[in-house]
Amino acid sequence: MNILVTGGAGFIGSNFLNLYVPTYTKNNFINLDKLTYAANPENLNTLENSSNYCFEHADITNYDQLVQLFEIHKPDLVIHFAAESHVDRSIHGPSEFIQSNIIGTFNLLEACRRFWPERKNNKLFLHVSTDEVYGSLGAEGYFTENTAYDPSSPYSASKASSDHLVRAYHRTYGLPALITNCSNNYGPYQFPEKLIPLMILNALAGNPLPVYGKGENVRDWLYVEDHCRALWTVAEKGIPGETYNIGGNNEKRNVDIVNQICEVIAEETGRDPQQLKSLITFVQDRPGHDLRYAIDASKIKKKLGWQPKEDFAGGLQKTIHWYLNNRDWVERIQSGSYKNWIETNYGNRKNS
Ligand code: NAD
Ligand code: TDX
Repeated sequence: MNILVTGGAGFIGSNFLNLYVPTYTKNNFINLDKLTYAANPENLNTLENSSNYCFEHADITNYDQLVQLFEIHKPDLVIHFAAESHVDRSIHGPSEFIQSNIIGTFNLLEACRRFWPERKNNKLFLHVSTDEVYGSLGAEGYFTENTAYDPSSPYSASKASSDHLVRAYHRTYGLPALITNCSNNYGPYQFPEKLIPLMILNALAGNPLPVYGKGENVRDWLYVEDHCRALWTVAEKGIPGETYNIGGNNEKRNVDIVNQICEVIAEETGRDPQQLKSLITFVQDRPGHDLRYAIDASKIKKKLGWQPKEDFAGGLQKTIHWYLNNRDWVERIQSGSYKNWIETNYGNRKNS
């Protein structure tokens, strides 16, 4: 089987390819990535000599490029990770999100429609989406697959649009498509603009730990490899046309996560936990900040038999070890454009 993975040089895509290319040697994996700021080809160094892996530098907003690559690689399964993924960046500049997340997904769907006119049973389009499409929960309740869409940010609105397109292609053209909506991921290779790696690296450097608002917003955290295993399970056993919510049943307030990060770093490095915690700075809130996400993952558990393996304490420790042991990776990623982003997002944020 030929598996086209879009966005495979980003955080979740890299973890997915590192997990499955060496395991499923009879499948060919084609990684199509534009290599935006969030991508890092180094993440895939160990796959360079694998005969069942190749990289294609391409942009999903370019339909002609997709057609060429479909002609060459004849994919049977498309796993669509490629997207602009950071909410704060979507607030500062939504345009790229509309292009890559909506137009890019539309182009991929069109390519599938063109190349998969027949024998559709052997093909599959797996759209990797987010729980943010459902908007915000109050103190109670969970997102199910039937929760109405109510996105708050340009990012989540663009992902919601792409989900609608995928569903429409299934209903209208019979495209064998599946959608997954997952909660917040953490783990190795995550770009340090997202909460957990940002806080780890700032704490290690002795920099302020900027918590938005009062830090009371809740996210439902899942270790990235558990998400990858869920995606593989859905690709193997999911029913086209269906949606599966993925989550680890692990709700945490942001301020509690940051305190926990300080404690683990203190244990690992012999620093004083209170001194690390004193770096916590409450800053101006994110506009349109969703209060709480919590996933009801009972469908994927009951129907497909998936279960997360990692608990949060173990996953966080592995993640912190990874950032401590990969200082070169960290240094290379914290280049000029990263510094510009930190200035753009945090430079004018007043303390709250
Ligand atoms: P990421 O930002 O780390 O990586 C995105 C990748 O997509 C990068 O390699 C980038 O180069 C590539 N890309 C972006 N635009 C492209 C384009 N136009 N053409 C080709 N490639 C392009 O993102 P991530 O955190 O790995 O997320 C992957 C997917 O999973 C996204 O669709 C995201 O919405 C979804 N998701 C993420 C999370 C999370 O917590 N990170 C949770 C649920 C769902
Ligand atoms: O500096 C910060 N301070 C802070 O308090 C940052 C970067 C974040 N936060 C808060 C905002 C959120 O409540 O932490 C929480 C998590 O923030 P992010 O890491 O930016 O993630 P989130 O906005 O929840 O979105 C993530 O999960 C769903 C991913 O970025 C999305 O791609 C995914 O779809």
